[in-house]
Amino acid sequence: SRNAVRLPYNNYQRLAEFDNYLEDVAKRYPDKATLVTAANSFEGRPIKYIKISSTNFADPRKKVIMIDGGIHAREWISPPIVTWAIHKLLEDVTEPDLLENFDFILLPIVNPDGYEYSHTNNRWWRKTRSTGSSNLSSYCPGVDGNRNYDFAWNKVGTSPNVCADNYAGNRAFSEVETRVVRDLIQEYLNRMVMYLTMHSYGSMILYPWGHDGSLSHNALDLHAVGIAMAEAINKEALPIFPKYVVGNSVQVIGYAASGAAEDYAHSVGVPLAYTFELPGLRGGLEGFNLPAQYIEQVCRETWSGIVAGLRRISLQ
Ligand code: ING
Ligand code: ZN
Repeated sequence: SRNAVRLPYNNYQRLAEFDNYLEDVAKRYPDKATLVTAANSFEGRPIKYIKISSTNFADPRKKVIMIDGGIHAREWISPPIVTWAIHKLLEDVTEPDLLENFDFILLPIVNPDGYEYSHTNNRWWRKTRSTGSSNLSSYCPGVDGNRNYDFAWNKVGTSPNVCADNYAGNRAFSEVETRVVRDLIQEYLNRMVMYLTMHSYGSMILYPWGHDGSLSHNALDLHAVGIAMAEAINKEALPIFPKYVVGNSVQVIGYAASGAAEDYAHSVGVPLAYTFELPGLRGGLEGFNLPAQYIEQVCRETWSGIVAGLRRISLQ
C-alpha cells in the first residue's frame, strides 16, 4: 500500500524504527500477521514479535518455525535478518508455498534495552541491562541472555563476575527477555520443528550440544539441514565473506557454553535448533560492525539459506 512504512536495509536502525515497521506491516497484512507485545523489558521497552500464518495458527498439520534476533545487543546484523524474513513472507513473497506448510514466530529484538544501549552508550554492549534481583550490581548491570536459559545453567563458559560479558545471571531465566523466548517455545512446542537464533559473527551454523560438544540423538538430521542452509548461503554470498561452516557448536566455534537458547530449545524437544553466526568482515570487535552496505546482501543470502532448510524439512 502507498503509505507503507519501509525499514531501510542500507543502514542500521534504532529500536523505534523496528517497532514502527512491525506495527505497520502487521496492520497491512491483518489476515496473515499478528503483532504481539510479549512483555516489557527490564527498562520497560516492549518486546514485540509477529506471528505469521495463512490459517491463523489453527491447522495442527502445519509446523511452526521460530526465528529470533538481537539477544546480544552489539550484534547489529541480527535483527534485520528477522525483519527480512517478515518482509519475504508478507511483502515480497517469492516463496508463496512456505505458508502452506509452516506457521512462523518472528522476534527481531529479544533484548531491546541492550540494543538501544549499544547505540547510545557503548557500541560493544552484549548483555541485558537488568539490575536488582538478577544482578545485584548497579555498577555492572546486565546478564548474558545466551547463558541464562535453563539447560545445564551456569556450568561452563559462564562467569560468576557480574561485570563479565558472559555473566549467567543469579538463576536460570532471571531475565524477562529470555522468559519471553522460553514461553514462545513452550506455547508452540508440539508443532515447533525449527528454532533459529541469530548472532554474529563468524559465518557458522551451530547445533547442539553447545554445553559439552557431544552430539544429539538427531545430529545427522541437524547436520543435513544445516548443510542445506549453508550451501544455499555460500552459493549467493559475496567472495569477500568467509564460507559458512556447519557443525556442533563446541567443535565449530571452539568453546563450550551452557544456558544457551539453542541447547534449551533442543532440550525441551525442538528437533532442529541452530545458532547462526552471521558474517563479519574484520576480526576482533570490528567483526560486530559489518559495514552497513552489506546488510541487505546478508539478509538476502541468509533468507535463501532458511528457505533451503525449510524445503528440506518439507520433504521429510
Ligand atoms: N555466539 C554464541 C555465544 O553465545 C554459542 C555462540 C552458542 C556458543 C551456543 C555455544 C553455544 O557465545 C555469540 N556470537 O554470541
Ligand atoms: Zn551473540
